[in-house]
Amino acid sequence: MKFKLSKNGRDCEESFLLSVAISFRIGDCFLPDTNKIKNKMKRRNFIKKASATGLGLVAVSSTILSGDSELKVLDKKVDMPILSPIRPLVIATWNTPLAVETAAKILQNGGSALDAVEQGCRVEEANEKGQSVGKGGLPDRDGDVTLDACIMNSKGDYGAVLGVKNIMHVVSVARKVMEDTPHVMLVAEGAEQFAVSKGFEREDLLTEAAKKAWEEWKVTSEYKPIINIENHDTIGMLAMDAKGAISGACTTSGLAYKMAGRIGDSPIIGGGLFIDNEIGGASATGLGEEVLKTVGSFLIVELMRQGKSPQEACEEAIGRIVNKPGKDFKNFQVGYIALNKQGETGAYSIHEWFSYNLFKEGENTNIKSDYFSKA
Ligand code: SD4
Repeated sequence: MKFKLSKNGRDCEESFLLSVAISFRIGDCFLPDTNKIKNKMKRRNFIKKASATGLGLVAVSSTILSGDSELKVLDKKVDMPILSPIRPLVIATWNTPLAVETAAKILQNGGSALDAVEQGCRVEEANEKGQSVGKGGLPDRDGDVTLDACIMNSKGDYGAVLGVKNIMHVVSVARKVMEDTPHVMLVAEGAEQFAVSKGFEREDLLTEAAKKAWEEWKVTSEYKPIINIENHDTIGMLAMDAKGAISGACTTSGLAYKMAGRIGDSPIIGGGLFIDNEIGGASATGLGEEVLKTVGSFLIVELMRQGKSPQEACEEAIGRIVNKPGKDFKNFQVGYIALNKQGETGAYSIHEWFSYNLFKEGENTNIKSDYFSKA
C-alpha cells in the first residue's frame, strides 16, 4: 500500500509502514484527511506490534524525523527505536500516589524527567507520616534522624548526600551536589553545611511520633536493625519525559534504629538507583546491605542491556540475593522497580506486599508486585 507524501499532499512516495511510523512521530499532518481515522487505528495496531519488539527496521528520512519543514524522503534504512505511546511515564516504590502525581503533572506540562523525580521525591520527604523517609523518618539508635538521597539524570550524571541531619529535602541537596560541585557525594556535616550554603534551612526532623517509637524501641534496645517486610516508604522514582529522557532519584532515612553512621543502598550509585538513558533505569528498596552486595540497580540495567525485560531483570536481581548458598531471607525484604527505553516496566520483591505506583497512559495506579517467597 502506498501513500503520496510531501509538504502539501504529495509528491514523494513511501511505504505504508514508513508513513505510519513517521506520522506517529510528527503527527497526522502528512496523512490525507479522509484516511485519518482509518490510519490512526492502523497506526495504533502497528505501534502495539512494534513496541512489543522494541526495535524496528524502518526506512526513514532524518529530515522528517527532525520535524523540519523541508521534507525530503531519503531511501535510507536505519535501526531506530519505535517510540511507544506511553510517555510520559513515572514509576515509584511503595504506595506513593501523591509523589507520582506530582511528578506526572510536571511531565504532562512538558517538564523534564529530572525535575519530575526531584519534585516527586520531595512530596515523600515532607510527608511526616512516612517513617522511612525525610521528616518523620525513624531515627538511628542514638535518636538522630539521618537522611540519604541520590539523583541521576539522563546524561548519566549523579549526585548524592549521605547521613545528613537537620535538612528535609535531601534529594534537592543531592541535585545541587550533582549540578554545582565537581563531586558526586557529600557526607554528614559537610553535606549539611553545603545544603545551608545553598539556602536550605535547618530543622528538627524528629517528629513526636518518631521519638515515641524510638523511646519504645529503647526499652529493649534490641541491637538489630529492623526491616519491616510490609511497611516502607523509602521512595525510589524513575521517570521518562516526553522527549524520552530518563532520570531517577531515591531518598530515605534508612533502617530504623540503625547504628550511627550506617549508610544503606539508597544514596549509592548502582545500589539504590541506576540510570542509563540508552537502556533504562532501576531503583531499590528494602534491606540496603543486600542490595549493595549484589549492586542491584546496576545489575538490573545491565541485564536489560543484554535483552531482558524490566520484569525479567528485576526477578533475576532478586534471585541473586535469595539464591546465595544458605541465605536466610525470611526476615528481610528487598524490592526492585525498573523501566526500559521502550516504556516497559517491571517490579519484583522477595516477599509479598511490596507495591509500586505507576503513572502510565494518564493513569496513576498502585500495583502489588509479584514476589519470590510463595511458601
Ligand atoms: C536502606 N533501602 O537504607 C533503605 C531502606 C528502605 O524502605 O528502603 N526502607 O537500606
